[in-house]
Amino acid sequence: MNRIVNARLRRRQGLFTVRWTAGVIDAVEPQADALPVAAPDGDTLDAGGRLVIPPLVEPHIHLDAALTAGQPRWNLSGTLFEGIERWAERKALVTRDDTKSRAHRTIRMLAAHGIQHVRTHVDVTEPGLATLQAMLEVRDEARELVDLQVVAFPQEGIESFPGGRALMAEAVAMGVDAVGGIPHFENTRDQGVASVHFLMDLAERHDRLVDVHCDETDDPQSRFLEVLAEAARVRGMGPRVTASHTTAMGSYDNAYCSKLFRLLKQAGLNFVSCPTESIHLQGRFDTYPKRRGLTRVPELDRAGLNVCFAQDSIVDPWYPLGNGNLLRILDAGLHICHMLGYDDLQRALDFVTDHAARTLALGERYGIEPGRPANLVLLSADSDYEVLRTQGHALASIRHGRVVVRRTASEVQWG
Ligand code: 17E
Ligand code: FE2
Repeated sequence: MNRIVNARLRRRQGLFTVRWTAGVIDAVEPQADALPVAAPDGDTLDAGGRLVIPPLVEPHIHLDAALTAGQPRWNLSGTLFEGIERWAERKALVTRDDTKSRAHRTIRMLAAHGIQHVRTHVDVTEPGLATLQAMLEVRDEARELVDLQVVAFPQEGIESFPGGRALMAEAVAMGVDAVGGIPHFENTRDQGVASVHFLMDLAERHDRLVDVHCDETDDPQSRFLEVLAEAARVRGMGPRVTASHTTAMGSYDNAYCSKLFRLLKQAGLNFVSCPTESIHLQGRFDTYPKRRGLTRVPELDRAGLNVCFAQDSIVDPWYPLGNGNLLRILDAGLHICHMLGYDDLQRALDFVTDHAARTLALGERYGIEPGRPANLVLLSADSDYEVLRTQGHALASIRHGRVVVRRTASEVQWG
């Protein structure tokens, strides 16, 4: 395969041919008319007027915990905190092969839906860091399907977990791509603040990205985002820093948010919202009215900040469902965030493509332009709006010029 014809591209009128050589795009050419494609030849994929996009990007998932729901016990309260307890029980049973086989199976579920870039958090509150070692091996072994970024994620805290700081430093020495944190889970507010300064120092010193689970709670007093944003601003690291979840922002009052947003804009950091996960885990201490438990996605977006959507979990102690389909998450997110207005529907895919690529700092490794990798996904409809309305799918995923997955569209047959 070395070209796609009759492709529709986002934000451009008409049909296009995209050509590549040795896995790199060398031309994106407007077509005067639709090109007839006779018999399928091995060189050409006919997009048939459907949308061709750069791959979907999964900016936040926990591959180390995937496919463990109910082992050994189910999360009955549905809270984040019970999830952390259930995971601590399962974590005591993990082996290297168990971790690797679940991670590879989950990566295939993601790749089957047109995802080629993934950022996974890996729990490093584990003496010995065997799980992290296994995931760094998975990062290499899975290269044919995805580019994987690994975040050192201190699930049980940096300050509150015995040896937490040393484990983080060791994880960086082992070669993680990004440094994580969980300040709202530390025992005290002071420890939460200290953990943010510690992790920002570590990342700056070793030139790593940052992605912090930040204020994942309905508690409006959880205000670690301001600490993270200020540290990013002062160090000039904003574009390399991500605040994940920030669900407490859905409970902050507007007066505080108006001040906070000024700082967020100065810092220029990235945001990830996990809508299915947050609607499930948050609001658990409410009766009615019941909070949605999501961050302020449209407000962040309108303020010019970079926001994207993510799955977070697939069948783990925090969330029992999930199949790798990021377009399902986009659908849920747009509903929950009141983002079904016409303008949002026109550009809906931004939240699972370009915005997520920016969060991962993919730069020129991403996008349909000459000189960039021939990583392309054919969708089942011809526009963002129609992909969403029809609950569309990735029909083909091409990576470095090679088709890695194809899916046939489902068809209705009338009686
Ligand atoms: N761990 C955590 O702290 N929060 C989450 N949403 C998941 C794991 C999935
Ligand atoms: Fe998470």
